[in-house]
Amino acid sequence: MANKKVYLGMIADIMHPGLINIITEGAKYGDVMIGLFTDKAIATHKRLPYLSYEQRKNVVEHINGVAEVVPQDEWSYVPNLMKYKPDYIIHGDDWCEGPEKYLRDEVFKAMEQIGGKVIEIPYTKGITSSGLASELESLGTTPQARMKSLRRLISAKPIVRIMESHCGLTGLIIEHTKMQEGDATREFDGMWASSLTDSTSKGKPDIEAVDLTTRLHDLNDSLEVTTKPVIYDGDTGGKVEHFVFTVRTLERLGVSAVIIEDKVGLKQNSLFGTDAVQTQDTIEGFCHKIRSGKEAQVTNDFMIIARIESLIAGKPVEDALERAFAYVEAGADGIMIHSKNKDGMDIKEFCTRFRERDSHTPIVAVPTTYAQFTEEELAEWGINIVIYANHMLRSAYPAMVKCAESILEHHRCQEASADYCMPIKEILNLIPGTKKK
Ligand code: SPV
Ligand code: MG
Repeated sequence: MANKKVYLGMIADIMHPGLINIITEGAKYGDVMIGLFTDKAIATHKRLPYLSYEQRKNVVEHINGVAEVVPQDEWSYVPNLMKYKPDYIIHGDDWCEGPEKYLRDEVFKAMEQIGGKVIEIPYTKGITSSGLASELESLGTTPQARMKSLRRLISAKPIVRIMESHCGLTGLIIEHTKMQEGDATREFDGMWASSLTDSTSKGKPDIEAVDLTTRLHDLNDSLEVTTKPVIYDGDTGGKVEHFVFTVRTLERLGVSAVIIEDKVGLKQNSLFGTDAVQTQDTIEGFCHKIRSGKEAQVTNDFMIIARIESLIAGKPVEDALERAFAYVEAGADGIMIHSKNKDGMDIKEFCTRFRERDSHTPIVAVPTTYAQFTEEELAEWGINIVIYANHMLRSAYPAMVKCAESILEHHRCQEASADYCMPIKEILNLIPGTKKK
């Protein structure tokens, strides 16, 4: 008679004694089938693991007591339980209470339906995968791992959530800010190095006056204190002869993608729209820039994303679509479609029509003016990456002005400290490494 089948769901990013213990326990009941969570399953609930699915599979299938590894593509165990109909499922007893209790309830129901049993074993105290993950996070990342992570996120998530960062402090906020929603943790997936906020934070206009070296010097502050991917706002990309060097420099730093816009001449911020005279590049000219950039890059991981300014320039969706297909043909790894209209309908139309012919090239959107749409709605339109392009800087500035005005008004800082400032103790403890042990 065939051995009994024991199902064990696992992420297995970091192997530790608690996981070995549960595998050993499971093996006492029969052949252990590991349901290894895919990136897609994990991304619905938390940060992607450090190791890819293939790397984790490679580790797990070599562990004593593991008979088979199958993908678990959903956070819920139920689809796999129905598919594989194991005799047992084994799980730590930590899901009896708290936000994961609903998972336990549905597993009990499913096992009853298929005539199997649930085995719960005491959770190994003092060591958890999430505890180890935060230790690992503090060790940082490598340029290569950071660069690759954007492509992984795009294929794992319905929509990738990117926030503007212009200094080390905003980088830290994006790295660490989390919200709990049921048993899922919501956080930002990465950073946008915005030309608007990079130049505004220096008191300069957004006209490519802040040079690459200066911007990268400041970006390094964010890179030093974070592990999440960076999308770099490359403005027009400059001259083709210069752009090829920019690509290599960004790649070497571990930046995941550069977005270049199809404008020529003196660039101004797109949100001025047709109030500022802007010239769009020819399709041939911009395709040449994309091709040259793609030829210059060293890895397969770096992405060059083409940004289309047709709607900003008051041209119809047809013009944007014609350019989009040409840019993809020239090698663009993604399309950013921009608009300053408030109703978002031009973006929706573009996405719908683009998706009729191209189901896979990632679309990037910057909903600064059509901010009423949720991430779920944008994903529905076919958008893969949403960039909140300036919100860290725009929220900080009014707070600083209020504080300055309060000191002028009251001839002292007591009111400003109470109303607009974080406590001194908090700022001393804000930066890791300055906390007293
Ligand atoms: C930026 O953030 O610099 C951008 C996006 O390019 S926008 O300001 O909307 O043009
Ligand atoms: Mg910009």
